[in-house]
Parts: sequence; C-alpha cells; structure tokens
Amino acid sequence: MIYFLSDAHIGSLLSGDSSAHQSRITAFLDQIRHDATQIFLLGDWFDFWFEYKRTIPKGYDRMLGKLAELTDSGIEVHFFVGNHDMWTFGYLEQSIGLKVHHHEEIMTLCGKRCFLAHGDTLYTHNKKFMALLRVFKSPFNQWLFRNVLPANWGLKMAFKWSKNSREKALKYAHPYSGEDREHLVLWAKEREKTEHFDYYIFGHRHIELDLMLKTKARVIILGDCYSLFTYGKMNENGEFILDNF
Ligand SMILES: [Mn+2]
Repeated sequence: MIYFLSDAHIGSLLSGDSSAHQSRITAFLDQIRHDATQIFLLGDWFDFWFEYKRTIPKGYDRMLGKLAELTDSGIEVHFFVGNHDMWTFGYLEQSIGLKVHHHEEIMTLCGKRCFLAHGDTLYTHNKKFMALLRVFKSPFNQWLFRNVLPANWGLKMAFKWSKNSREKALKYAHPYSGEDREHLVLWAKEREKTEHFDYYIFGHRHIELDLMLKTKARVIILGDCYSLFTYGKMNENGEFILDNF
C-alpha cells in the first residue's frame, strides 16, 4: 500500500499543543506501517524547517524519530519540499533516510502514471507569490540566513512569518469553487493537452478533492494533516482513495 500525506505544518504557532498534534500523526504512521511500502509526504510537513551546518530546529524530535524508524524498517519515505520547509540540505536524507524531492516528480506507481507535486510552484500566474519563492530559494539569501542572522532570531522570525502566512491563508481562504476556478485543476487540464497522467496528486491547498477529468485523469488534492487529517492511499492495483484519521 502506498500512502500520501501533506501539509502537517508541524511546529506551527497556531496549532496550540504541538506535541499532541505530532502524536496524532505519529500514531497514524504507526498504524499504517504494517502495510505501507512507500509513504509520500507531499510538502509543508514542517511549518518551518531550516538546516544549519551543525544544528537543526528544536521541536521536531518525535516526528524525526518516527520517520527514521520507518525508513530503518525498509519503508521508502519520500519528502517533497513545500513553501514552508524547502531549506533542507542533506540532513533529512543522510540522518533520517528520507528521499527528498526539491521539484515535482513524474513516477509510475502500481502501474499508474502519477504527477506528484506540493503545488506551490505551479502558481506561476501569481507573480507576487513567485517572487517570494525566488527570495526563499536564492542561495545568497540562504547564505545570509545561515551565516549572518543568529539562529535564535532567524527561527523566531521564520516561525512568526509562517504563522502570519497561515493566518492570512485562513482569513482569505478560498474554498473549492469548481473545477474552472481551482488553479491546480486548471493546471492539470492544461497539462493533459500534451501528456496524460492517471493521477495528479497535490498538497498545498488544504482542501480535499478527488476529481475525474474528461481525459480520465484524476486530480487529487490531499487535504492536510493540520485540521482535516486526511490522507490518500493506493493499493497494488493502482486504485486510489482519500480517507481521514
Ligand atoms: Mn504550501
């Protein structure tokens, strides 16, 4: 069985009891480990993640321990970076054993062609958001953040930014308002004109969607592990369902 989860935003200043939030998810990971062959974490797993050369942020120990346990037991755990946790430079691979993806991926899973992405980088029409991503991804800015700004200040600032960005997203939350208005669906429809996929699987939007296009491609938006606690799973025959825990 292949499992798909996204947007846990672990460590969010808005989640109240972060350790309870983490326990709920690690308990679920324990529950699925007996039949999981692969687990895909499709972005924004952490509310903010930044690896310094010799240290990592506090507060993620239980989750990191659980993920290491899973990879040690032979389960393949794929970690797609999101717009909140893109700053990983080898630690999650080397120490936790995750397979880290910095870009969207095309993979064949259980015989099905899948397009997998967090989704943030597909919002190319949103110039302001794209500019922000460029600031985040700039090697020079990352160098400054790592080497000039004291970690205490940097992390404080980052978690606050992350909280504000989540609050803003909640305040201006646009619920799903139809396949002609949902950007990730429009993006998939456009992509289908040149290349067919059986599944498009996205995170980022914090909504649950399982939509069949005319081309028989299915667009899945995973919901989140933050307030909805949804996940997707695919069996050996490539059948996909969305569920919650
Ligand atoms: Mn996101």
